[in-house]
Amino acid sequence: MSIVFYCNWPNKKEWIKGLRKKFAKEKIQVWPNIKNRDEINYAIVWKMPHKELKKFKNLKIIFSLGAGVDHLINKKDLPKIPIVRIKDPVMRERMYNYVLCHILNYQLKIFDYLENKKNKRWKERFDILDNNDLNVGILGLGYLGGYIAKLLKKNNYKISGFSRTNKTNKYNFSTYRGSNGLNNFLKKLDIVINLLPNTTATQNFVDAKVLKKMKKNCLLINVGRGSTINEKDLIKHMKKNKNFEAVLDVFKVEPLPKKHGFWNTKNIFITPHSSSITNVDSAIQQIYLNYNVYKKQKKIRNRVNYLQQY
Ligand code: OXD
Repeated sequence: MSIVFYCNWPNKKEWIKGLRKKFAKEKIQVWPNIKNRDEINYAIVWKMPHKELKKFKNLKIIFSLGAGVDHLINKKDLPKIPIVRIKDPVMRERMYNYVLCHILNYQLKIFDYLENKKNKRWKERFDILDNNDLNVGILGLGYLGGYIAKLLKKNNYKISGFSRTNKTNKYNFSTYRGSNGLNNFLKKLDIVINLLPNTTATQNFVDAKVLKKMKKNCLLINVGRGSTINEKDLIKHMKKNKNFEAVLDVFKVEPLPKKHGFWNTKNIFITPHSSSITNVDSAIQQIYLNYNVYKKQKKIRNRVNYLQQY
């Protein structure tokens, strides 16, 4: 029995060291140095090329190194075995910090001061918005979205949420679903936080029609998946609506190609998929726990639902 590890993140060595320490009694085989393919029963991976992953014929479980599993789920070339995702409190705190930072930038107009500094201009602002002036909507109320919504609500923002399933009894703020629900949800929002996962149903979800329903000076933050936004529609929308702003952390193609229109679109702020980087220690701790629960009790924690695709 052994475990295969694959990722190509810059902190890969830290992962290998941490995994070897935690799984001291198990054999970790780091791709491409595989000694015995057939003895591998578990994979701990992030975006492993499928042609490599599928060579492990005796795999029982795949542990994703991140919250998202779109690199693994429902792929014709992969076996339909259980997939376990990370549900890490540290990651959701990181995501919350990122989102809050961009809400505050927008709310306090911090970028204007950057411009003013370039021009040595001293210009006070008296039109500052307070937290309870802002309607903030969370698109996707899962593990991360639900947490962000609750904390923002505690901080006095006016919160509402949109989700695939009915969440009315779960939260102390309004929740919406369905296409009528979406209209009512979007029309009053100052800030839309998109946390939709990549599924067949969410492809290009935020398109021209949906963008039109948002306020003309809305801030759109995308920390879900790039596939959920129709990128061409967003560029067109932003050219027409000069006060619309977007903060984008995820993209259809990553790294974002040099020729991509987003780079030159005014009011788009870009970060390289780093709103919630997986924390090595807490993730390893969690994978180890889930692995042991499976080995001792045959229970699979944080198992992904193949039908829902997340
Ligand atoms: C994740 C991610 O899914 O970082 O965890 O995108």
